[in-house]
Parts: sequence; structure tokens; C-alpha cells
Amino acid sequence: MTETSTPNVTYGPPEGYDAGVTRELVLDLHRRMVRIRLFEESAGKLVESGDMPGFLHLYVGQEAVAAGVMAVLGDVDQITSTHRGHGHAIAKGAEFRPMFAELYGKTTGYCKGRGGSMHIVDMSRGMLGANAIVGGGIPIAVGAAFAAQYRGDGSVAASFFGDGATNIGAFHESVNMAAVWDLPVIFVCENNGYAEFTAQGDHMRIEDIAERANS
Ligand SMILES: Cc1ncc(C[n+]2csc(CCOP(=O)(O)OP(=O)(O)O)c2C)c(N)n1
Ligand SMILES: [Mg+2]
Repeated sequence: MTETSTPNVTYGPPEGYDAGVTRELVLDLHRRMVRIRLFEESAGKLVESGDMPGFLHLYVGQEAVAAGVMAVLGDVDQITSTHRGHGHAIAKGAEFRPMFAELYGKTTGYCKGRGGSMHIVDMSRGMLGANAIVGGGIPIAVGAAFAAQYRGDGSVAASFFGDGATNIGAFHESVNMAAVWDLPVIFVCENNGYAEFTAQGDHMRIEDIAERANS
């Protein structure tokens, strides 16, 4: 019989390292991620079974991005999202019931059932909207950041978008205007390596997409 032994691995940061990450923050991040995963798995099964009408772009696997950003934003801060927007709404605090109602096209949904999966808005929490138009949320976030700067209330806007969206003209116009006007906007590129069915290497010539924000 072969003997197996558990390697002596120590988990966690090295001794003396303090990233300022508290137990409360870790639990908060975990809760946001688990809420997204639970929602997405349920929604996915409901569409597969034919119970829920329409089509969904799920956020499974990207939960940490929304959780990490939203954990440091408040209700006063605003976000714009993508066609894959359930996770952003949930991480910003959206409730499951009106989310599901929206996916079912019911009047009790966030947009009274008229928006559906790709247009969920929750203004009370600063979720300005998912967006079926790739890159469509980016200039909207710049507008929200301009409004925040004009009000002078110290709030920020964050825009989530995919690698593919950085090939859209509005992305380049938005980052340029935000830079020129020093706007309080955070651009969050969720690079999952694909724009629909096209691998990153086939739809752009650079590897590090952050380079696009340099100028
Ligand atoms: C302006 C526009 N062009 C094309 C499409 C079709 N489309 C839907 S999703 C998608 C790919 C988007 O890729 P990416 O931004 O990387 O987001 P991901 O789906 O990977 O999260 C495309 C081209 C669209 N919805 N809007
Ligand atoms: Mg992508």
C-alpha cells in the first residue's frame, strides 16, 4: 500500500504581511460573490429548462471583479454595466426578487419587466444600467463622473466592460475625455480572453489592455 501524506502548506499571507484586509471585508467579499453565483446558477437552470423566457449572459467565474470593486463603493457611487450585468447589479446590492421578476418580464421587476436581463437598472443603489450595446455603458459612466465632479460630492462612477468593448470607438473617446477633464471615473476591464467567439489574440494586437488607457 502506498502511503500518502498531506504536504505541510501554510495558507494565508506571509508572517508580518498586512494588506489591511479585515475579517469583515473578507466576509463581505465572499457574501457578494456567493450571492452572484447562486443567482446565476438558478437563472441559468431556469432558462435551460425552458421555464424562463429569453437568453442570458451569465457572470459565473467573474464574481470576484464585481465583489472587489463594489466592496469599496457606496450607494452614492454609480456604476454602468454590460450585457453580462446581473453580477454587477447584485454586488451593488440589488435584490433577487425584482431581478428574477425582471428576467420573467413581470411588472414587479426592476424595469417593470420592460428591460429584461440586459437592461437592469437600480437607481436607488447607483446601478445606472446593464447595456446590450457592447461598450455602451462606458460613456454613460463618464457622464455620471462629470455630474459627480460638477456636484462636488466626492462620489465616483465605475464602468465595467469586457476586453472586446475596448475595440469600440466610444471606449477610446471616454477614456480620453475622462483623462482630459480629470473625471472621478474608474474603468474596469474584465478581460476574459474572448469577445463573443473571438480570442483576444485575434481581435487586438496588444496583450495588456491597460496600455490603451496610457494616452
Ligand atoms: C455594439 C455591439 N456590437 C456587437 C454586439 C454583439 N456582441 C454581444 S456580446 C459581444 C462580445 C463582447 O465581448 P466582451 O466585451 O469581451 O464581453 P464578454 O462577453 O467577454 O464579457 C458582441 C460582439 C453588441 N451587442 N453590440
Ligand atoms: Mg470578453
